[in-house]
Amino acid sequence: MTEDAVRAFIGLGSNLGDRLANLKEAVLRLSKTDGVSVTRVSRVYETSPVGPPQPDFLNAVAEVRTVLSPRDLLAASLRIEEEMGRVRHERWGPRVIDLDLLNYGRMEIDERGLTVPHPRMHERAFVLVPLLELEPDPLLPADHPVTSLPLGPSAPAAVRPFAPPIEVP
Ligand code: A4P
Ligand code: MG
Repeated sequence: MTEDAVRAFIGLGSNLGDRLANLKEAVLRLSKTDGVSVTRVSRVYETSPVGPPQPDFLNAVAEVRTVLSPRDLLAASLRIEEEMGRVRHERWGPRVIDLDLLNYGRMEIDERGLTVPHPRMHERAFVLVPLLELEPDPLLPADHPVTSLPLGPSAPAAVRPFAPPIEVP
C-alpha cells in the first residue's frame, strides 16, 4: 500500500444466517480486495433492529487503508455483498451482509449513488458505538455536531457487546 493511501471506515451488519461468520467473511473479502488493506476492526455488537421488525443484527466497523477511489471502494463493497448472496428485498429489511461506506478520509461527497459521510450514520448508535472505538472524532454529515449523537441512556440497551474485535486477516 502506498504512502497516499486514504483511511476509510466501513460499517458491517448482518442479521441472517451465521451472523458472526458473515462479518468475518466480509472482513476477509475486504482484506483480499486489491488496493484495500484492513487495519483494524471494532468489537462486534448485537443491536436491536432500526426500521421494520426483524431479527437482531450484529454490527461492527472496519478501518481500511485504500488507494481505491470512493466510487471503487463502494463498488468493491457492493460486490462483496452480492458475492455473499445478499438479496435486496425491502429497504432496511433483513440481510446476510450490509457494507456501508461511513467515512473516506475527511472527504465530503454527494453524488448519485454515493454520499459520504454516510447520511444516516449520526442517527445510529449501531454505527457510532463501534466507530468511536476506532476513531474518537469521525466526520459526521454536515451540520451535525457531536452533541447531537444518540449515545444517551437508551443507547446501551440497543447496542450490546457480543464478541471481541474480529482479527485482522
Ligand atoms: N449508497 C450511497 N451512499 C452510500 C454509502 N456511503 N455507503 C447507495 C453505502 N451505500 C451507499 O444501499 C442502497 C444504495 O445506497 C447502494 O446501492 C449505494 O449506491 P443498500 O445497501 O442497497 O440499501 P439498504 O442498506 O437497504 O438501505 P440503506 O438506506 O442503505 O439502509 P442502511 O442505511 O444500510 O440501513 N438496524 C441495526 N440494528 N443494524 C443495522 O445494521 N441496517 C439497516 C440498513 C437497517 N436497520 C439496522 C441496520
Ligand atoms: Mg447499505
